[in-house]
Amino acid sequence: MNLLKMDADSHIDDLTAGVVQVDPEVAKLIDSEKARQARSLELVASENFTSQAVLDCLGSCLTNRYCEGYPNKRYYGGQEFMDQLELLCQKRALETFKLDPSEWGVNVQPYSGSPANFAVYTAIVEPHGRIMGLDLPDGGHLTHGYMTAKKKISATSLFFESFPYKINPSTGLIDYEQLAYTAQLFKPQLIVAGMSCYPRRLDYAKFREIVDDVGAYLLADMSHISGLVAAQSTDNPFLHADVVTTTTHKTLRGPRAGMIFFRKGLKRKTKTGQEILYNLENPINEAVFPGLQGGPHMHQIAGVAVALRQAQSPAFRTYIQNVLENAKTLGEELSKLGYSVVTGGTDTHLILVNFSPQKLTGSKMQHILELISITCNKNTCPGDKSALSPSGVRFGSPALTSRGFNCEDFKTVAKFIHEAASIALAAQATAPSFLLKDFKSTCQSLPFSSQIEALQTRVEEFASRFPMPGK
Ligand code: DSN
Repeated sequence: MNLLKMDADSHIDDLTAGVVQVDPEVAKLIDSEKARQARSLELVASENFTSQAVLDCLGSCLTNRYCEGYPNKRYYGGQEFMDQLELLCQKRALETFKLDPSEWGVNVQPYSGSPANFAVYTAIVEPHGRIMGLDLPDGGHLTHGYMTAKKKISATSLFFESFPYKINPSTGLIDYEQLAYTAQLFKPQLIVAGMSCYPRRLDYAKFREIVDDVGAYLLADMSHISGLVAAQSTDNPFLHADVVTTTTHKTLRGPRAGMIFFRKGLKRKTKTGQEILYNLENPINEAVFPGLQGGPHMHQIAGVAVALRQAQSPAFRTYIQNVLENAKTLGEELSKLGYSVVTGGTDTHLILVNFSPQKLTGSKMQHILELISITCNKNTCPGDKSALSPSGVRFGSPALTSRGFNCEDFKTVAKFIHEAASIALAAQATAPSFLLKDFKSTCQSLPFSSQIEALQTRVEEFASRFPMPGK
């Protein structure tokens, strides 16, 4: 007889009981994940640990509401507080990025970054119109138009004509000259300046020149770096872009959601002095709702409002400075240990390490790091052909910095990665082939399994010394 299950069954219709009482199976999985996060070193560059205040919003009664429409123009009744909340979130979004409300507006309803980008495309570019974005294997995002020779992978490439721009494989840096040249040939209506794995600053002024030369719009997707922009610790995309999208859960440290900022007012004057105004507000708002989404997720919007308030504080600026210093330190330490850090370092919160000089793959490194409780993701490096078996690993500092890690702590993290790579090399030398499955089974055999277990114990003991945000 399963007593826990019987107890849960007795609570199943109790709408005031918590998840522990109603569904211990789900509660246990949440607890297990919570414990995993606390004992691991979280190095996924796009992740962070949000605050308890944000978590409070996500678990609040706001999830009960349907609020289709926009403040003061809703379809359902009972919206007094929801209107105030959405307006507050909009106000904070503009304040956080120091934007003048006569020049910029914001839509805070996108469920996340991918729907935000798609909404912008449908608002500005007609079906099968042309879009250019950084190629995914070169550090771009799926939604920036990814396709292969065989398949249109992202909906952006299915519903629009996409053409990628590339990095220079020898430097790892965006080839702006080639972008300018191909933009002249392709004549896009929109160019995306954004990235998912590019460790250097984006030259928004250069992007602006290029879009102006072809009469395109410039969309800056600042998802990865919006925390850096809020803290004024990197180049400001708002100085040059027509539209700026962002997720809110990366360096900005909020809940999972998205925002779209759009320019308003004067776009340019013609030679004869005629004023051309921006027409982005209505098309973008209509693309989000009713075009692509139904009711906004008000619990997320509340969480975004709180995160934006937190991002305006001096402590957040210090946090972002630490994020940048920690990422730099991790890159420098791994370089000193003999690893190839793409572009030689970073200006941001992330680094990309190419393990091909060690004859290791990104997949093998991700696997062994997972075994020792370091969480990261394999990533393509300049010149890689396959995203499924890439040469590199992307590491980021935002999450551990939220736990209070400093540069000395990141030196320790670098040593752990080095120890893992050394075990991986020895295991690979013993494995019957270079295949990932043989590498994985070799890691499970002696002496590697015991070396891995000993290293995992040290990693977990180290990680557990640091506090976790949230209760
Ligand atoms: N999945 C995110 C990243 O890791 O960069 C982007 O959506």
